Amino acid sequence: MSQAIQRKWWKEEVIYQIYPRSYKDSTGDGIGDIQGIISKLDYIKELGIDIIWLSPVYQSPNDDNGYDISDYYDIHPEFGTMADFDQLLNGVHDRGMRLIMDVVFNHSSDEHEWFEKSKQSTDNDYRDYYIWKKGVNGGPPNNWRSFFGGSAWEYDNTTDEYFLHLFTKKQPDLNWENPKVVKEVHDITRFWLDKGIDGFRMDVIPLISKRLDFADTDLEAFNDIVTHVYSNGPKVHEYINDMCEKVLKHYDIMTVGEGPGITKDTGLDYVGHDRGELSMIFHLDHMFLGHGPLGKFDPVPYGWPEVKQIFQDWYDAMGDSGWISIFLDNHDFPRMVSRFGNDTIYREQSAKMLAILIMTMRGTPCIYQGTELGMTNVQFDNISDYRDVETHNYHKEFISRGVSDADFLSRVHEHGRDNARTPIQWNSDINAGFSAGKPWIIANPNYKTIHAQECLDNKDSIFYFYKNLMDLRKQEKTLVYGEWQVIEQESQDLYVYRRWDDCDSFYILLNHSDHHHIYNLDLSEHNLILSNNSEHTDILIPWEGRIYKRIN
Ligand code: ISL
Repeated sequence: MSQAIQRKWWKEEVIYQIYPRSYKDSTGDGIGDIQGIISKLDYIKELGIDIIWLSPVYQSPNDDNGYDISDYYDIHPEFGTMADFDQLLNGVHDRGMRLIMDVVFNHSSDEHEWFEKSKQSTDNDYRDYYIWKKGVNGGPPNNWRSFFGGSAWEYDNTTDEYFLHLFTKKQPDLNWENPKVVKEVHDITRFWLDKGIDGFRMDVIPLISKRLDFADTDLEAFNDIVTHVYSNGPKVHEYINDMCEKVLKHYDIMTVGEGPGITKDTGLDYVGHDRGELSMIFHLDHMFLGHGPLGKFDPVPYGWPEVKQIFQDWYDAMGDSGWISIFLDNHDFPRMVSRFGNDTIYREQSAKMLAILIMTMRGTPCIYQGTELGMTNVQFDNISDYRDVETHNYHKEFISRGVSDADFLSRVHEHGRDNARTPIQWNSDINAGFSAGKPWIIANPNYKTIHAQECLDNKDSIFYFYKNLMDLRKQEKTLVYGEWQVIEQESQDLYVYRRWDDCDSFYILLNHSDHHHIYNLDLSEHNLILSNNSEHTDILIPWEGRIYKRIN
């Protein structure tokens, strides 16, 4: 075993993300809730999960489904009460699992009392909780664009000033330059940690420090603007360090920073073991593939070569000095079997192949709810069936640029966030068994055939394939800490790599195509220990994945 790399529980465990709104509704109001999650804890445990990441359940007007928080100390009534939350936390701990909370500290809701006070005058105690500026030449202070379309500044006529919102205008950015804001953030984190939670997923953490000259940007591509203008600001590490010193390091927890704009060149600044900042990050390089200059609804072609290059780059960048999470989807991106697999005739096969990939790379695997069932993207025919604010904002923007409705819908089908937000398909009953009432977003019509009950009744299902992989990763620490090296560089369709240390050696062979392939590699000293194909020949069938282990 390599001596250099640090061993940590959060490297060995697997994360499962719950987007509560879409998980399980216990009341019949059409919205998933905490009691619904509690009713599924045995299911999550059976899957083999160690850590649950809960997307926001705080008070919120839900402009961005909870990523706009109006009270960080309370639970939204549509999700339940604080007593429900405490019951959830106990239920998770009783089953030997952990719970991490999603915290959003770059911005709050405009309905947070801080903002409601802040906007009242230019000299109140809360004015500097947010970023207010005078307009320039009758327009906004600069040309920054919001992640969700349009200017990143909103005019407020009460004081004749603009406030900054990198996301929707109902998500004003907090001003971390103000020590009172920093203190509020520390108090909030302490409050939740003292309840006994096991860590945080920190939303858009590299965005918290602004470039205070607020200069116009001449960059064109939105992702470049994020990286060089919004992210990695001058004080970001000072702020994270301070939070770690004053709060986080006093608890045995993990932190994962969501990292738009964190690149392979800046990653270690956040997660280098010598830095004492975050445990790991979700870098988004592979998630942003296919996004053109205007973002996700301006798609450009991409493929596996780019995906593989990104894995290589990040492995090289981290070395033994830092750590990332490995994931292929979440609530902001399309379903992974639709995006990276084949969600029609090879749906099961490719979902399993992708599961092998996630579980055998170096990094903490993170599975998004429903991925264990092979849930797919959805294609609604009407824009009115979509719920995501990002989709609707860009719809208006693109229609005004002359893009047709049908064209825009096809872009939403490919990249829209609601692909991942349809209700979890529990069974083939009405509304996929998610709710007795009308769901807040329509269930994917394929729930009649793709659902948890079918998976649980079938030992060959994607669900049990994940479970087996997680068992394997628990037993074989080489798959966690071992070195990683790509063996097959040239093939368009194959991904072959090795994991090894002083004790063990594994080869992973993945066919990420609809084609059969012969692959010649001397594996005579290795045994095939796991595969998604029961026939083992020299030929890798479409979307086949295999794990070989050295005979010791
Ligand atoms: O999906 C994206 C936009 O097209 C991403 O760029 C996403 O906005 C970015 O990764 C930040 O996401 C996080 O913060 C947002 C929230 O809407 C997302 O759900 C959250 O994951 C604002 O809080």
